[in-house]
Amino acid sequence: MGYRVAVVGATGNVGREMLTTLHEREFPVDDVVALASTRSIGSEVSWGEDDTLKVQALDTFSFKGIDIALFSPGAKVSAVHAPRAAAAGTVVIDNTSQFRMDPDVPLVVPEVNPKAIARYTKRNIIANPNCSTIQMVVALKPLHDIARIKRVVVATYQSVSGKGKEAMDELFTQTRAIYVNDPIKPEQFTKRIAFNVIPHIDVFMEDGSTKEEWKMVVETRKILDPDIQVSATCVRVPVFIGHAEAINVEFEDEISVERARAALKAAPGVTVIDHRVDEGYVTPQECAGEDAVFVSRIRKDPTVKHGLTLWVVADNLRKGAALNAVQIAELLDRDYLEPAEKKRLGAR
Ligand code: 11C
Repeated sequence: MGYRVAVVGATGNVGREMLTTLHEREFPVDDVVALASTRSIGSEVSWGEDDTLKVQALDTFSFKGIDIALFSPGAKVSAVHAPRAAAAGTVVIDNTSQFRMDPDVPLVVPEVNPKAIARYTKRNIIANPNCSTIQMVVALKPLHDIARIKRVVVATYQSVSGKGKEAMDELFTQTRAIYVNDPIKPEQFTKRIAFNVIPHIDVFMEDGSTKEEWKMVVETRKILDPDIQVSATCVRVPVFIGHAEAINVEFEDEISVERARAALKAAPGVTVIDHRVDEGYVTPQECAGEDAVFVSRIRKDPTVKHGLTLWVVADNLRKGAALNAVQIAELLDRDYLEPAEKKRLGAR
């Protein structure tokens, strides 16, 4: 007995990963619908190892009878269709930036603020945070609990898959072009991404930061604690999957490396790999396809009274997007929703 679930943006990097994750984690699904823009109608996406789903048009789809919809179609599309689905009675879990800062929309990372989900009834929408925020707050939460974080300075090393399939193709094509001496014309990125790093993700804001950096600031405060100061520099690197972050954390209270390591080891969703020898840390290449947020290079930051420095890596398509969304659906199932059929039988 399961739910009727829709995945919106099903042909994109995250949409496909959402379908894979729902299937892998055996989310109780009776019926699953793959939706995308009209240009994808009729194409097929995988559902488990053996099945495929025919993609249907989002524009004309009626959400009536759909219990849960996982959205990852781009903010402008979510702005139109998420409220339409919510009005039809569907609980929307939206992976775009469209609703994240709406006070009536909970912004949820299940390991960090699971109780916030209860407010979803205000708009029938739950927002999934930005990938770079998710992995950071999963690592910060157990440390905040024991020594209260005052300030975070983070530099990200973000893979091209965060920008979509075309961006992954651009990294591949440019890398090849350099070897065979073909001309290079950046299209997805503002500068050449192959053999380069670009300190620019999303649009520029008035204060000189980028929107990706702004998201890390405001989302961290909304999810973890409104008093935490965050300074972020977000950088695109020529890696296909997996975001890395170098994080300096300043605390109110004393915290030793040993206590931090023990708290991180005990924290849900975190894997500590920190051996202080060659290969004793995790890189994006090793985290692709994994669920955990990996923490390595835990050490004192001696430039402040109570400080630590960390290296945090996660699969941006999985924990940074699809897995977090499916974990929210699992919380809904555990604490808030019942499949229509179960409700019907229970009412007898
Ligand atoms: C990137 N973090 O790596 C972005 C992708 O607000 O959901 C996700 C953008 C968002 O380009």
